Amino acid sequence: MPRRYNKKLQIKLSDLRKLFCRRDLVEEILSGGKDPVIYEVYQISQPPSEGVFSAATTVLYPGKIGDEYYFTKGHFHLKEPRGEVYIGLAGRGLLLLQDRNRKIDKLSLNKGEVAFIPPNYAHRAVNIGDEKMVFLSIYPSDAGHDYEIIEREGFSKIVVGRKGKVALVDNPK
Ligand code: PAN
Ligand code: ZN
Repeated sequence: MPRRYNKKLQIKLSDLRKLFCRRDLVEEILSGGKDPVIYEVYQISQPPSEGVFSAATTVLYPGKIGDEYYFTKGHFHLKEPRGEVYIGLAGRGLLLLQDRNRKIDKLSLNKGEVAFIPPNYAHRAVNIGDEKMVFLSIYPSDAGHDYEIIEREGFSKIVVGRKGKVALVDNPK
């Protein structure tokens, strides 16, 4: 784990209850007394200031709810234009990018790969492997995070594993 973070976040299934497609399965797991950790974020946050970067290492655990792979919440940046870079450090993953018209693109984000997130794109990482997916993100310290739109509308596509294959399919919600 990174040693020099100044803030650690732990995101559990209950924090994502509105985001997974199979809400019935989420509620079943939670009502059985389980609330697994889906991901952890180790932030090296800097005070918001133009031209200054913050960074964060995210550890996204492997797993699925139904056939939907574990993912990060996903967000737009509040301030425009603010892009970001994700660098894969471990595991196998995808990065979903969604524009303001809900058009989706996907990039692979495996160990050793670098993905650029243009300004004005919502972004979500998805672990499609059997092991932890770890990535480093570097973003302007004044970018800000807007989770509201994604919490309300979700991404237009979801990433599922069916019959051993990874597929991007329309979000049934
Ligand atoms: C990342 C993300 C991190 C967790 O540092 O904040 O991977 O994902 P959510 O913020 O969507 O829960 C980033 O994109 N920062 O801007
Ligand atoms: Zn971001």
